[in-house]
Amino acid sequence: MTELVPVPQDLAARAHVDLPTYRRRYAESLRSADDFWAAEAAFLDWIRPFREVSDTNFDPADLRIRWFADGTLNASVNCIDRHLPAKADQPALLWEGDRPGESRTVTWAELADQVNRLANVLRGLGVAKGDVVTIYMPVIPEAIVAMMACVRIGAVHSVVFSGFSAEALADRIRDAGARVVITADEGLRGGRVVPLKRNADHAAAAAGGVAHLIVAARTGAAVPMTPGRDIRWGPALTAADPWCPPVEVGAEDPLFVLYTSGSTGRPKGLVHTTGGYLVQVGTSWRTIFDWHEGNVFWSTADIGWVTAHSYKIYGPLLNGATSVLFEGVPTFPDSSRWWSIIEKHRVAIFYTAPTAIRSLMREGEAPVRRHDLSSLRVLGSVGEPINPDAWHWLHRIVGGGRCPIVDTYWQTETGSVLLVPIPGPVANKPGAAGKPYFGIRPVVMDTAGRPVAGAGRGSLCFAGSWPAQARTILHDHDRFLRTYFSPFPGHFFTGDGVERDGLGYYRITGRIDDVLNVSGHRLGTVELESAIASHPAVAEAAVVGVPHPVKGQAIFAFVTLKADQPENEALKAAIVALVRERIGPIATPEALLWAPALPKNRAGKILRRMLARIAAGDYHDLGDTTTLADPEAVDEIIRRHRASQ
Ligand code: 6R9
Repeated sequence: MTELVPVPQDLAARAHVDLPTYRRRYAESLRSADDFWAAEAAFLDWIRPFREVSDTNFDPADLRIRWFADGTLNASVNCIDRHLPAKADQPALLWEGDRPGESRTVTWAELADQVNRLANVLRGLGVAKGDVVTIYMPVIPEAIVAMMACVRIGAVHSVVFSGFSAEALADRIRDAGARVVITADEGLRGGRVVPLKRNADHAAAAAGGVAHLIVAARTGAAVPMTPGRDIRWGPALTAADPWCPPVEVGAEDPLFVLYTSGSTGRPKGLVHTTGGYLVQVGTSWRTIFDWHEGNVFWSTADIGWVTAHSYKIYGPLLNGATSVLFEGVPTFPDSSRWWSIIEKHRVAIFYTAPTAIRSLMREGEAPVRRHDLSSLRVLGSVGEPINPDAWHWLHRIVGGGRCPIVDTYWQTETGSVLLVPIPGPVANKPGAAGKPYFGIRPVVMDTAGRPVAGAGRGSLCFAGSWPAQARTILHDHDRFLRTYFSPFPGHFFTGDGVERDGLGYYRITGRIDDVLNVSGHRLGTVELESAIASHPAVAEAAVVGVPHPVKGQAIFAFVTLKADQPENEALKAAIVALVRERIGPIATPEALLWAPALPKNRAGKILRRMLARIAAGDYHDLGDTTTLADPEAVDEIIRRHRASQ
C-alpha cells in the first residue's frame, strides 16, 4: 500500500519549485543536460567563464567526468567574499558548544578575517595549490575556517572525523601525503574529552612527512608542543596579514578529499573537484531544503562526513545562509538539548539522521514538548533508510505535522543528493527517499544486469554524469573504475539495493556489498576484520551486520582463534579494545562469538550472508549449504549462537 503524505498547502505555495516546474525542469534537465547545468552554473561567481559544459562518458574503458572544465573560480570567494557587501555584520555561524551556555556567533566579516589570516599562515608554511592539508578537529568554527583557508589558496582539504583513532588518522595522512595537519588541543563530546592533539602527535609520528601541526585552542588544555613543528592557531593568526588574495583554480582542480569505507580493506579517498561540486551543491541545497533568505539552517552531521561537507558547510555558505554549528551530542546534558537549540535559534530547517531520531524517540515526547519548535518548516533525513516509525515521530512530534521530511539519498561518491522528495512538488512517502533530483537518471538493474522497467527491485545505478560526483579515488583510479563503473558498464553503481514503486518513488533496501551502515556510518567488513585479525591470538574473523533498534545495524563478529588460545571474556575485551584503537569507537563490535571455523565455499570465500542470518538468530534458510567446505562448522556456530542468546 502506498501511503503518501502531501506537502502542506502554505509551504507548497511558497516553495521554490512547484509541481509543473518540477516536471518541466526535470524533463529539460535530462533532454538538454548541458543547457540545464549551464544555467545552474550562473549561481557561482566565475573568474573565467567556462565555454564547455560537460565532457562525460561512463564507459569504464574511457571514463571521463569533466564539468565546466575551462572555467576558473575560487571556492572561498563564492562561499564568503561575495556575501560581505550585504551581510558583513550578520551571523554566518551560530555555534553551540558541548556544554549549554557556551556559544559563539561568527559574522561573515569575522569568518572572512579568520580565513584570510589562516590562508596566509598556510602559505607561510609553504602550502601551495594542489597540496593536501589534513583537518582533524571538533565541530567548532575554526574547522570551517580551516577548510575555507585551504581552498582560498587552492589547497585541498582532507577532513578526518575527530572520532577516528590516531591509527586511522595516520593512514589518512599518509595516503594523502599531507605535510600540514590542523587540529585542536582537545575536543569535547557529551562531556567527555577527546585528546585530539595527542592523537595527532601519534598519527604524525606514525605517518611521517608531517612538517607542521597547527593547533587551535578549544579547551585551553596544556598540550605539549613540538618546537619548530607545532604552531598555535591564536598567535599565528594574530600575526598574519588579514588579506590573502584568492588563488584562481580550474573547475576540475581538486577541492577536497574525503575518505570512506569500501568493501575491501583500505579506506578510499574520494576526490571532489571545484566547479561542478560547487554548482550542484549550492543550487541543490536551496532547492531540496526550500531555503529562503532569513531561514536558519541546522545540520547535525559531524564535519568528518560528506553530509557536513555538502549540506552543512558548502551549501549554506555558498548561499549566504546562517547556520547552526553544534559541537555535542543530542543526549548531553539531557535529551532535550537539540530541541532547546532549535528553540533558541529559531531554526527553520533541521537536517539529521534516523539513528539519532530513534535514540531520542526512546526518551518519549516530553523533552520535545517542553520546547517551542514552531520555527521549523522543513525537516531532513540522511545516512540510512528512515523506518516509518521514526519518520512519523519526526513528522508528528518534532515537526508538529506541518513540516515535510526530505529523505535525501546520496553518498560520499555522489557529492550531492540524487534522490529526494523536493518539498513543494513531491509528496512524502514515509520510508522512501523520494524521486530523482534534476539531471539524475536512476536505473534499477536486475541480477542479469538488465534495467528493470517500471516497478521492481534491484541494484541502484545511475546513468549519465552529474556535476558534483567524485572524479577518482586518490592514488587509485583503477579501484574507482572497478568499484563504480565496471559492475554495470555504462552506469555508476552505488552498492545499494533499491525498490521502485508504481509512482516512481525509490526505497533503499540497504547495502548489497560488504559495507555495514552503523548509526549512519559506513564501515567496511574487511577493514573491521583486519583490525580484529591483527590481534596475535586471532586466526581469522568475519564481520556481519545485525539489525539493531537504534543503530540500524550493529557489528557482529565471528572470531576463530589460533590453536591453543583460550576463549575467554578477557580476550574478547582485548579484541574489542584493539578495534577501537585501530579504527575508533564507532567501530566497536556489539557482539563477538567464538567460531571453531568460519563457513567458506570451496573457493575459500567466507559466506558472510550465511553468518548474517545466524547472527540475526535466523537459523533456517541458510542458503545452499552444499557448497560448504566444512558443514559441521556451521552447526557448531549455530549451537553456540543459540546458547549465547
Ligand atoms: C550521505 C551519506 C552513503 C550510504 C549509501 C546508503 C546510505 C545514505 C540514505 C541512505 C537510505 C537515505 N544512505 N542516505 N540509505 N536512505 N536517505 O550518508 O554518505 O556516508 O557515503 O553513505 O548511506 O547505503 O550508499 P555516505
